[in-house]
Amino acid sequence: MSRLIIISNRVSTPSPTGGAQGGLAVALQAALREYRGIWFGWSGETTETFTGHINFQRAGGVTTATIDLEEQDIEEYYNGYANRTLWPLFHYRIDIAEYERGFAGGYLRVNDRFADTVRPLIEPDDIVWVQDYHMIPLGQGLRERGCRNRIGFFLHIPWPPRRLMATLPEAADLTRTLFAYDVVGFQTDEWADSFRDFAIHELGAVLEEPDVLRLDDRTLRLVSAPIGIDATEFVAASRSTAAKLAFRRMRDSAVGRDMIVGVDRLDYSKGLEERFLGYERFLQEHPEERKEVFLLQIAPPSRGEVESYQRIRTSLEGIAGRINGVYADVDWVPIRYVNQGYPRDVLAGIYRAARIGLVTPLRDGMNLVAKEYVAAQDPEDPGVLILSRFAGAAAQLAVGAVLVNPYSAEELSDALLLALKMPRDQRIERWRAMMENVSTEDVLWWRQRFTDVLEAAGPEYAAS
Ligand code: ADQ
Repeated sequence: MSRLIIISNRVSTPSPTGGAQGGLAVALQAALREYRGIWFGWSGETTETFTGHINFQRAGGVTTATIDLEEQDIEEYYNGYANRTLWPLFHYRIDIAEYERGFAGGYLRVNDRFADTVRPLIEPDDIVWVQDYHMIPLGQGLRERGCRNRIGFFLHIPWPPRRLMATLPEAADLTRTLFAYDVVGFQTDEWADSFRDFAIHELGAVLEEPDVLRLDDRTLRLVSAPIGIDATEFVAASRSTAAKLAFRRMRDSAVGRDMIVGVDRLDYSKGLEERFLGYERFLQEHPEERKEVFLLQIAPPSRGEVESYQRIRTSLEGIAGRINGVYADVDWVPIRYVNQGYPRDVLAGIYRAARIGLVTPLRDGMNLVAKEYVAAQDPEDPGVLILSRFAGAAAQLAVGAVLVNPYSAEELSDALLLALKMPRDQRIERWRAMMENVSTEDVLWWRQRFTDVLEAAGPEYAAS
């Protein structure tokens, strides 16, 4: 079996309890466990002068290799191009995307640094899998350094529609670099379609087969591979002692009321403001339900150096404070708004205690919280998942979730009422359909689906 070299911006060392990690880190840990390979990326640390020194570690069956970056690298590449340019643009938010040549330059420089450092680690039979929007040009950097291996790329976030993508000054050059890969993967057909549309109409790529594009001498295969969770692990986590304790604690503190739960990184793409407003609408429209429910929103801050994240944080505190100010009583608070991360087993217990999982991003590549919520439920008495139709997960979970348009406070309000009144047999039926998907198309299925296509593809470079 070939070794798998995974390259991503951040590498998180495995920890059994987890913490406030992003979805990508959680998924990759599971994907690499019991697989021979290396996970390479930025350590999250800064250094005075970049040296390319690699720190190897082995923990929990996974070998990690990390490098430190300079302050300026982090400012331009990570806080800049990745988080202030590409993230908002790829989530359709051109109104807050910042286009700065300095960011773009820093992004290319850091990708070159990654290419220089990781190249000597790659052996001829390895397959290389680059992850996410921080690393789009890395494949080209590796090719320029003589790497003839099979190299794949997976985009964890949406690919924006062509007209939006075209607003990025480097859109054509950046997209062209993707043709250095053998395979590019997307979470859903929708994002793959947007990419294909851009490649054909803006770059002049030719569609050779429905999933194969040719640009000049390069052939690129596209694959839709929705990422999943480690369902077995999560079900086990939901039955752990820590989960049971968390479950008890939540049920006790609910004093018979139904809990609605939201768990998200504090990010404007997650639709938190709209969610609070939808919940407020529900409280307005259904006074009889007021003291029967409460919303627990867990939202650990992320990317605090970026101004748009500071703004959303302030705005959310304002909205939650206002709603609580208007509706709270001495024995009831409508929104419990918590800004910290929790270990995964505790989170599993909290999900299980919630009658409703409220997952309403305005745009999301996939959304693993939706799948975790499903996996944590009691099969005899499961809760209801309310899910944004604009999350990648909606393509798989429409079989059982209550789908909503997250921009519509009215739809959110209606969905909350529907979910609260849903009889048990209907909840069970919907949950079973979703659980079937969550447990079948799990994170190992995702890894396999992608690597199968990658192993079967090319490699054109190897042959030349
Ligand atoms: P994210 O935007 O980070 O991921 P998501 O898929 O929901 O979003 O994953 C979040 C992860 O962080 C989940 O595993 C969740 O349990 C964990 N988490 C969130 N809040 C937490 C808390 N308070 N305590 C502990 N853990 C917490 C990006 C894309 C997604 C895509 C993933 C994976 O934006 O669309 O699903 O990558 O591809």
